[in-house]
Amino acid sequence: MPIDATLPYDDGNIFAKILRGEIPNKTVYEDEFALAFHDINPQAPVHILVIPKGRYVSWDDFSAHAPDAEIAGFVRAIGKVARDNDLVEPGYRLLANIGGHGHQEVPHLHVHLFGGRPLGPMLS
Ligand code: DGP
Repeated sequence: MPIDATLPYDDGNIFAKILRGEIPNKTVYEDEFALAFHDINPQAPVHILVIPKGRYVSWDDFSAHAPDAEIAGFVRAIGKVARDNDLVEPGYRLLANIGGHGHQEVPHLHVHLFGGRPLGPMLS
């Protein structure tokens, strides 16, 4: 079910548990600001989720409240994951779902990174 992105951060969400090491994940990258791991239900040959380490519900929460260093670190981490996985050429897609109409299901900001095949004009 999509979440209400205006609700306060819930420390019981699944990505908070992954960040605390309570649930296993297939990590592809980690630094001070971000963790990147394979999506459990991949929609493309490469489907990686990149999440900030801070407690942010959504892109809205993050963009409004995160310190500049965390925003810069997160954005740079996403770019590095794409480069490390040789996706810059032929290309890839970034997607962040926000709130109900965005069909966000996990209430911790995550950016989907899709690649490994031509993706068409837009994912549904
Ligand atoms: P979204 O609709 O943007 O909130 O997508 C949430 C994504 O999170 C979805 O593609 C499946 C993925 N996901 C949910 N639970 C887990 C999990 O426990 N582990 C991993 N690796 N991915 C998960």
